[in-house]
Amino acid sequence: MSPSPFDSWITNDSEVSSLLAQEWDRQTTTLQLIASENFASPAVMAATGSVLTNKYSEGYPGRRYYGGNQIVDEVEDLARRRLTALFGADHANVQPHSGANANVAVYQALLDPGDTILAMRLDQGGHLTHGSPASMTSKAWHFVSYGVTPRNDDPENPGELIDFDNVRELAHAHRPKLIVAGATAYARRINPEPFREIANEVGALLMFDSAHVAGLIAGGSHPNPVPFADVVTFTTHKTLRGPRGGAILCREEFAKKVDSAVFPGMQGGPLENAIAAKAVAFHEASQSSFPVYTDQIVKNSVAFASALTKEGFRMVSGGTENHMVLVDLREFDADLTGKEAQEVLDRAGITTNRNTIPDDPRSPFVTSGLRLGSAAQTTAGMKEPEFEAIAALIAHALRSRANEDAVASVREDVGVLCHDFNPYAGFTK
Ligand code: DSN
Repeated sequence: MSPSPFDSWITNDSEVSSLLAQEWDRQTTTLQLIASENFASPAVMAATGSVLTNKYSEGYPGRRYYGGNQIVDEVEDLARRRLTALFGADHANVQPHSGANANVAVYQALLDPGDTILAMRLDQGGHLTHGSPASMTSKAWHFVSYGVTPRNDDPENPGELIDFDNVRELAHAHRPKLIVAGATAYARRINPEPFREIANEVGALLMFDSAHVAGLIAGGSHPNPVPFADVVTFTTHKTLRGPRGGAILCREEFAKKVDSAVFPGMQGGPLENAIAAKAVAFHEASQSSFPVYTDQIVKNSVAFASALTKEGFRMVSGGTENHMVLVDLREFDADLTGKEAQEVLDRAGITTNRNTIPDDPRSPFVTSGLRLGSAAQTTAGMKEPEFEAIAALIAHALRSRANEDAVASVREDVGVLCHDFNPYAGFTK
């Protein structure tokens, strides 16, 4: 096992040190293809593990409930300034601990309990906080759900795209106070303009949940929803490549309500270490290298989808325009579930997650789909040829899943690829 540069901080705790070293080894010797993950920079990780973890700072810059926050105020102000500049927004709140917290805070800020929200259904590509029956959001607010158009076998018009006729019809029928755009399992570009038009037709507010694509937006590879949406929420650790956490952008008129909904509405003390790391990530995303990175994420994803299609997999919606591909496994092998595929690929050193596909006949725990993402391995330096090679390795492992030697041989090839593309190369103790 190669040494982790991080465990030197905690060598007096051999159990945790050993677990961190094992996870370092896992992340750098297997392929990370989970669409919501990435490799944060050493600077982001250093800020996350900094002295700011010691500080209580309930409140906001200039209005804290504890002393000693002069420097913390500068940190949080810097993060807010960098974020508003990056997306061209009026106001930023960088305190949400997660994307789910950011979404719930916005609902609290803009709505009364029981108000109607129109959002994408989880099994059509939406998020738990878009009103899934399993989420508290569905108990506090009344959700109406839109989905995607039916699958179409015409390759020129494959379907499984956001059904804007359905969005419009539901908006006019239910007059929601808020419309939510954005998804967690949707491989196409989401254009904010039609959502804005529909929101205007029915007098609704518009929230764009850009958790997955925030980095692609920051890099200019996807359209910026800020000019169209009243509020934009996102996570900072996916394509944006920062620390785990959330953030909210909004028009000035909603700033006070959003801030009060985050604190004291639903969170106590902010994680200022995470906020410093967010500031680092926002700075990194403003560099001229970042658009090059996000364009490469999309190019890699497109090459990946095309190579997987050649191997006999069906891409939901026929392909991809972002960092993810959503694979329908049934055409590759009718007996192969998402659960089994994820487990076989784990043994082959390829980390993925099973995912429901639109109108999935299997349960969310089993699924017929696999969601794959290109952001992390693009950070590690991989380009189209490597993603084509990964598609072949995935197909080989799944085809030969009954043969442990074949799976082990894929694991060896994966090890070579990971050795050649280590995201933390040169960063050792
Ligand atoms: N769990 C995240 C994802 O994987 O998309 C969403 O919260």
